Amino acid sequence: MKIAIVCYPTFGGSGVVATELGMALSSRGHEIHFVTYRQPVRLEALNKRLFFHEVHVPEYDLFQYQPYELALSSRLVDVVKQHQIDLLHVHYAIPHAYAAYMAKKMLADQGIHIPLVTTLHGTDITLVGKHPFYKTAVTFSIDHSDAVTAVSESLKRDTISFFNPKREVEVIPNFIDISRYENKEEPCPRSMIVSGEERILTHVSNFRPVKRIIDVLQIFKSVRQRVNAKLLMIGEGPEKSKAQQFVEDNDLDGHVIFLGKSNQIHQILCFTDIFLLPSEQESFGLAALEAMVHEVPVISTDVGGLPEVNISGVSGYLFSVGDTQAMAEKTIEVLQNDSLHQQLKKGAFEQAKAYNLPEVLDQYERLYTRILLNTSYSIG
Ligand code: GMT
Repeated sequence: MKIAIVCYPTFGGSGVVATELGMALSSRGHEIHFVTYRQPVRLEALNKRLFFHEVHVPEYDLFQYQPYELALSSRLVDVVKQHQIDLLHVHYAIPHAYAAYMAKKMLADQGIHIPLVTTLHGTDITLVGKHPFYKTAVTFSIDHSDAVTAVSESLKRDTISFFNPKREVEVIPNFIDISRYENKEEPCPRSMIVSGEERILTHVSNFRPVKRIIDVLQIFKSVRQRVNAKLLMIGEGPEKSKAQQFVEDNDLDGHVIFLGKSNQIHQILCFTDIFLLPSEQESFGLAALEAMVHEVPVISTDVGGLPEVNISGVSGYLFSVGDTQAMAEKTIEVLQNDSLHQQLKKGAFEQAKAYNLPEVLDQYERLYTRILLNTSYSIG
């Protein structure tokens, strides 16, 4: 199949999932065309089955806001025609599903009928999408996609309750390629970060308010009163300066390390002892799954899709939003009890296997085949 994938090219979860999906589909023989405003950060190398088409938005003084949707839909039309694309798969409803619907209509006008799959990731529904300013367009985009998927049962429920869509929402979860991590022999150089018995806690996110990164620091502050540890903060975002101020005000300098955005997440997770994800909302929690595949137990909140991914007492523990004291106490208990820590490490890896790439890829391939067969779509 020839598939055009639209996504955000950034470190955000939806962009990472879209890129990993495209790369995996190309290694199964499909031809994948990424259409976005920058080369996706996780896109390792382009090859004869993996293409990137940049969307340019020319600046014009008259516009207070540059019309990205317009440029994207025009680019999609060109790419579909030039490369005889069979199917459009967009990740994150806003504005991708809307722009792809316009491309589909423009193509239909030229006698080219192409199906559209929309994958919902989270904030496009739970935070931004349901805002009254966007809701009408998001509902329309969902209803007019040929198939709609959500990354968790929780997101499916939220989509139905906020939008009451006419289109069925199918769950195809996020995934991880277990084969990349099983029986890994690579060294994990803990000594680069800590010395001796010191423990490592890690948090990865886009540092937006929904991630509650001050809670991450509160948990760490309490943990450090009992356990010698460092906290690695990976990512960039609007709450970072507030977090840096908290570190300064609470004498945590030198114990909290802000590493910025990183393409080395897996190297860092390999020497992490506990992963902290105290989010206000999380439709799946890809960062937690990435930690679990490295045998890192997860201390998280119990919101959204997190209870589907992180199983309490197996791969980590779940708490109410804001209960930093309970999260800190559990972290201390795990770090001080080696047999519990080892048991959770094993449990985290076993639970990650439920989201293994090949099975999820099969689900996407079945979906693509079904919508291509169900509707007599054809080029030309
Ligand atoms: O977490 C974010 O704010 C980024 C956002 C995105 O779209 O990139 O993440 C959402 O999609 C991820 C991939 O499917 C999920 O793992 C995250 O849970 C989800 N974030 C939220 O629901 C807050």
